[in-house]
Amino acid sequence: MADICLYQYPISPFCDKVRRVLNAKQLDYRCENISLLATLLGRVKRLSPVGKLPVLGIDGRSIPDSTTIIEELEQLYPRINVMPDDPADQALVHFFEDWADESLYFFEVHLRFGLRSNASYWAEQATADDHPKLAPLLRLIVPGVIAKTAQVQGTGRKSWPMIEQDLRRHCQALAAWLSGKRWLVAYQLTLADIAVASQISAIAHTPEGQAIVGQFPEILAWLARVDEVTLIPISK
Ligand SMILES: N[C@@H](CCC(=O)N[C@@H](CS)C(=O)NCC(=O)O)C(=O)O
Repeated sequence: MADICLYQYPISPFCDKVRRVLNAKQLDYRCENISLLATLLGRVKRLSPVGKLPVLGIDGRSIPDSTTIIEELEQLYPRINVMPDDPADQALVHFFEDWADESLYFFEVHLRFGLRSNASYWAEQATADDHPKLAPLLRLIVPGVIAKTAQVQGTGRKSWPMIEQDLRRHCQALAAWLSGKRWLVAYQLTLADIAVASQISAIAHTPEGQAIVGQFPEILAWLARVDEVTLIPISK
């Protein structure tokens, strides 16, 4: 069995996505949480050329980016697969994953760090691995750093009512797609379920996100199904 180490920010939905795949595949792994101070001192840049987490260390190699990591895990450990066999289903998984990573992600960013009522709690979570004496200082820079990313992407320039309307539309579409289905693609749990669930779950961990997601029983029932097979590590 390979030595697998997930370098992560525990609250990152992309790190959650990789953990869920490792759990679904019943692989033994360990996690190394990277503190904000370590990131500022260049630790993530040394692990990944793009300076983002997750990075997966596997037998001495470092693989950055959740999509690439999961592709590699699928090749190395195909016994429990998260990609369907049919090429058209694979294409659908790709579309769902990209929607989750490139669109839904920015809703959770806005809900956690863009809304003043939630920002200090989540800044605290983002510095949970920092020294308790330094964390209160580091916390101060978190909302600013994240706001810059959201500004560039575009959600940071929208008002809360606009974002709320966009998110409701996404949830309506997801609920309509899920109607009468157990899984998003084909008849099995796939990376589509895992990628979307990681983002929806982060969204629903804020009061405002929960108020929207909670209006869609199809989404709640599906999320519970995905959680059941992806949240329990075999190693702990
Ligand atoms: N496409 C990347 C996105 C990863 C990502 O955006 N990670 C965030 C944490 S949630 C990060 O490390 N951000 C640091 C930065 O943008 O400098 C993936 O799928 O792994």
